[in-house]
Amino acid sequence: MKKVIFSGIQPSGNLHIGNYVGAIAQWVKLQNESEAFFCIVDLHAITVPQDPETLREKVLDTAALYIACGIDPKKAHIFVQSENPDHPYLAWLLNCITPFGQLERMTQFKDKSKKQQEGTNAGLFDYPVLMAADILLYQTDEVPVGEDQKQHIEITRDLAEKFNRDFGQTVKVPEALIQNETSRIMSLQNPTSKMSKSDNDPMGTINLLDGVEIVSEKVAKAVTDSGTEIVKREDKLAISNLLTIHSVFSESSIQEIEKEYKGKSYAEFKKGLADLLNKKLDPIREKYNSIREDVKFLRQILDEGASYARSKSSKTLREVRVKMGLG
Ligand code: ATP
Ligand code: LTN
Repeated sequence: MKKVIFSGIQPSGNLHIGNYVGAIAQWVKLQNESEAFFCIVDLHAITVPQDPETLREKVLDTAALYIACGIDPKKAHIFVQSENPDHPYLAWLLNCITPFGQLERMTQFKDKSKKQQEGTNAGLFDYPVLMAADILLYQTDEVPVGEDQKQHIEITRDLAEKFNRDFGQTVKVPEALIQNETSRIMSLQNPTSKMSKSDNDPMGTINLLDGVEIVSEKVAKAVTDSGTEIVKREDKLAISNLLTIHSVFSESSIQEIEKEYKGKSYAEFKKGLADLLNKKLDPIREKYNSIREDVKFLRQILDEGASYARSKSSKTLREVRVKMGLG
């Protein structure tokens, strides 16, 4: 039996190299050996305000980018979360066994609710329970994500274990799949904060669809550390972050890159990194441009994905309902 892999990204902005390195690059490898579900989690995206028309477009943008990055719809199931109503249904059932206190301790909730000036909403608080439902519906073995999602996978495991304890064995307890070195790409403007779609400073984030000149400018203007050495070290956060990015895109070890740039300047290293990124992102941009126009093709993939997803999730949902005495 193939392992089941499930992961998702919010269609809430432009996908960046952090999403690529932390999540999508792993997905591309895993799709060959597993039954893979890659979801576009629009129900999660609306936990912060979204413009409806833009959101609709972003869902298609995200689908096209998944494919442009190498997700093959013939191997993996790509679908939109809101097109499978089993997700919010199971989330409600799980809500009824989720300890309130555990949700209060979620760091993402604490960070994001602080940013919302007009008071936060119940959806943001409940975000991790919907994520647990996403994962548990498919009897998922592994969840490939970046480091920031670790706490959400832990609560998912806790809920799975609690459900099985209270109602009898029903759902699989999933494992997080987090790459040590590359699971946390930092902002180019502030190497102590994570590169993020919702960063207010656009210079901190390299989007997968940024043009050649923009990528070069963002890398050239990235903050650096004092000194001149190009080495990965705890007191050199900015250069270490750039070295990690280089290492992923060049598929070389950090040591090899340090050796290549020994005695060279920060400017030379940045030039090398910008060229490398542009070389690697070019085919992604090209493929994206060629498929994003073809809405019919994208819709067909998403329809097939949702229909297959429903065929799997409905089995788990039925079992959960029966165990809870519903229906
Ligand atoms: P936002 O900051 O607006 O919430 P995001 O940029 O963190 O969005 P998500 O949709 O929350 O993007 O994340 C999608 C996937 O990308 C997750 O697996 C997440 O762990 C991973 N990811 C996000 N940012 C990074 C990063 N800087 N480095 C590595 N992985 C990341
Ligand atoms: N919360 C995740 C997105 C997400 C997800 C999932 C990831 C929603 N449901 C299920 C893995 C599995 C994030 O990256 N912000």
